[in-house]
Amino acid sequence: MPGRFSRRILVVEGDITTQPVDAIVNAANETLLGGGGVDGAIHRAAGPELKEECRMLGGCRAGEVKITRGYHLPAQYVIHTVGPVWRGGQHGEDELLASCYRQALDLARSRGLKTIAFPAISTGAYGFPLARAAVIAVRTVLECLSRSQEITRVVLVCHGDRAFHLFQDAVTELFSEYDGREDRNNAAPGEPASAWQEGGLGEQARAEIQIIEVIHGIRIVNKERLVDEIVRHARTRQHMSRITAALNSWVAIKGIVGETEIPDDELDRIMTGIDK
Ligand code: AR6
Repeated sequence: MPGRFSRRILVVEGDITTQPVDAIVNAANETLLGGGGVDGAIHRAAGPELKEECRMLGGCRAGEVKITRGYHLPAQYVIHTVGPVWRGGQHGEDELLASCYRQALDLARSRGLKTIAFPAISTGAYGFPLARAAVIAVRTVLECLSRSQEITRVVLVCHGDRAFHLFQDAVTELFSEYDGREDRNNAAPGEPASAWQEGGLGEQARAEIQIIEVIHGIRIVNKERLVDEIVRHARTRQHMSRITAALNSWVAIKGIVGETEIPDDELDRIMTGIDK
C-alpha cells in the first residue's frame, strides 16, 4: 500500500519503473550495461535503446552518476548511479551511498528536473543493511532539499513492506540521531537540559524544526516562539527530540500546507501529551 508522510519526500512501496517523475535513479554496476534487480527491471521497461545509450557512457564509478533518456519509461530520464558494495561498513560505504543520492539530486537540479524517484540503492545484490541505508538516504535527501527549493518532489520507492517501514522510521530516527551526536560531544545522555549551554539547546530545537519544514515543504512563521517554548519545556536533549518528533507527526496528521502558525495551545497539548 503506498504511503505518504510528507509532500517533498514521499515513501512509497512499489515498482520504480512505473513512477511518473522527471527522472528515476538506477542502482547500476560500474559497466552500466545492465544486470539484475532494479537495474534489470529498468532496462526491461525502457527497452533496448537504453542499453545502446549506456554503451556510449564509458561506465560509472561508485558514488557517481550518469544520465540517459528514459525511452519507454514514464520517466523522461534515467540517472544511473553505482552504489557501494557492502564490505562491513569500514570502507567508506556510508559516504559513497550518500554521494549517490547527493550527486543524483545535484545532476537533476542542474538539468532543471523537478521530480525524481530513487530505489534503495545498494540494499539488494550489493548487501548494504537496509535500516542503515534508509537513514543515510533520508538524511542526504533532506540535506539536499533544505539547500534548494528547485526540486519539488523526491519519491523513495521501496520494494516490499520491510523497506517501506524502515524508510518511514528513518525520519523519526533523524531526530534522535541529532540528539545522540550532541550527547557524545557535550555530556552524558539524560543530563538535565538546563545544565547545558542555552545556545546549544536553542540551536538543536531550531534545527529540528527546520527538518520538519523541509520534510513537509512548509514554513512555520512562529518558529522562534516554538524554539523558546520547547527549550523551556524540555528536560533533556532526548526529551526535546521526542517533542519535535511529536510535532512532526502532528504536522503530518493535520496535513498542514504552506505558511503556518502553530497555535500555543496545540504546542502545549503536544508537549504535555508526550509527558504522559
Ligand atoms: N523497483 C524498486 N525497487 C526495486 C525494484 C523495482 N522494480 N527491484 C528491486 N528493487 P539491487 P544494488 C529493490 O540488487 O544492491 C544489479 O544487478 C531491491 O529490493 O537492484 O545496488 C546491478 O546491475 C533493493 O532494495 O541493487 C548491480 O550489479 C534495491 O532495489 C547490482 O545489482 C536495490 O537492489 C547493484 O546492487
